[in-house]
Amino acid sequence: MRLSRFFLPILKENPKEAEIVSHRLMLRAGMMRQEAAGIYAWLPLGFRVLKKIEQIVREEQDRAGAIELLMPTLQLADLWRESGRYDAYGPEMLRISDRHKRELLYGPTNEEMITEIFRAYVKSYKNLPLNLYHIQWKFRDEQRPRFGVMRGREFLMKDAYSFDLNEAAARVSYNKMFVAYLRTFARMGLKAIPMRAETGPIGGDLSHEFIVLAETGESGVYCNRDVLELPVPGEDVDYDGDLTPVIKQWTSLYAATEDVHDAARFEREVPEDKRVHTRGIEVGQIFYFGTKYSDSMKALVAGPDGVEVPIHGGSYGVGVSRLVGAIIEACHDDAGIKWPESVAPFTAVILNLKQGDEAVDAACEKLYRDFKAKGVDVLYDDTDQRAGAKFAAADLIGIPWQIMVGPKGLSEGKVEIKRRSDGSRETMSPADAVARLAG
Ligand code: 5CA
Repeated sequence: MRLSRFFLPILKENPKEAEIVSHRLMLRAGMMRQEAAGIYAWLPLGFRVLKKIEQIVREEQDRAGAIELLMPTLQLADLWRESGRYDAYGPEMLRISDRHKRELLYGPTNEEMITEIFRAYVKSYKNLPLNLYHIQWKFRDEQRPRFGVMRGREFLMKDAYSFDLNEAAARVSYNKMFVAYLRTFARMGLKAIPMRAETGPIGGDLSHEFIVLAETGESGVYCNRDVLELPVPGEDVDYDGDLTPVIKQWTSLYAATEDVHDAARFEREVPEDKRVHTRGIEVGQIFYFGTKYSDSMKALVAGPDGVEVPIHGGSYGVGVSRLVGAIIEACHDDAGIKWPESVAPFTAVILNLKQGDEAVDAACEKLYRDFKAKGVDVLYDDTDQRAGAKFAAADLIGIPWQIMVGPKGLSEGKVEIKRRSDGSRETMSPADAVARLAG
């Protein structure tokens, strides 16, 4: 992509309305634009990151055996009357009526709809276990939308729903999602710690929130420092095998949100020098709620003995759009964003330090072609800005590798590569630069 033809509306000034660094940087880097309180348009740079995050979430859901579908954003109110949540959900639910005065709502979550789909088709335990997920926009009319995409009203969520014959089987499904979440967040360069949590309006009695530690987070948390060092399973993890050793390892060290925090237990179990009390960002939450929806909505399957029983369910959410902000909170410096490569909008940016100089232009064009030929996702800053402005923009938007091409280096056949994450620099030939990033 040539920057001269891209749409990257970078802001020079710090937007006053942004209270936290990720919100500020997303606005300054031209990633998104607020259209109404808590409602955002995703501009091209932000949209690229959102898609990368979504794809990692998808790959790890698929790996764990969940199956993707897509449900609509609008749902019938009557469906929610069946579970009793239409009235219970309160003012956070955006209620709409159509031209026939039929009552609808913009879905804040999909337990009811997926249960309706399930019960229409699945009648036997032989079709279990089943885990269905989608990645779809949600709406919650939050009292206080703030911090940009972190607490929006419209936001993108991955939500998965598991169906099992009994509690033991449902716990196996829960454990698969638990492990899939460990992998998902680790692939994005995040340390997300599973913590015991309140179940809130989703219901049930078993839940974990996945929390990225950050001072600006909205959740207060308590944990044992050692939990920060636990290993995350590799991609060869066997989802059909016994996952309980992994779960045990991750749940035996104390880690809880403040809503369920048990001070006496914390002090008993965690040595003083290991006690962490801080804040964090909730990037995902998983729930086991048993027969809460299958009872009220009559989602029954015949067991091996032919007797019909309500299925045991769980639901599993990832805040896909919130993750964009959470990753920036975890990966930035004073100059801007430092994207982990796995979610970066581009892998590399070529900075033409003397636009209009024949030799420099030619070298940049060749590099640009060679990177593209090797499949490297590259942005080429071919604008008329002076070098200093190009450096600043590249640091701000956080592309992992900057390739600086100027007359001085070129006279010796060299370009300079800067790694955004640690600022380290190396000089090499353009061919070596291509080989380095294509590897
Ligand atoms: N049905 C369940 C699981 S599928 C559910 O709705 N869970 S949730 O309420 O915990 O939401 C799942 C994830 O969505 C949260 O962990 C959080 O990362 C994200 N999320 C929730 N509310 C917002 C919001 N207002 N803005 C951005 N992300 C949000």
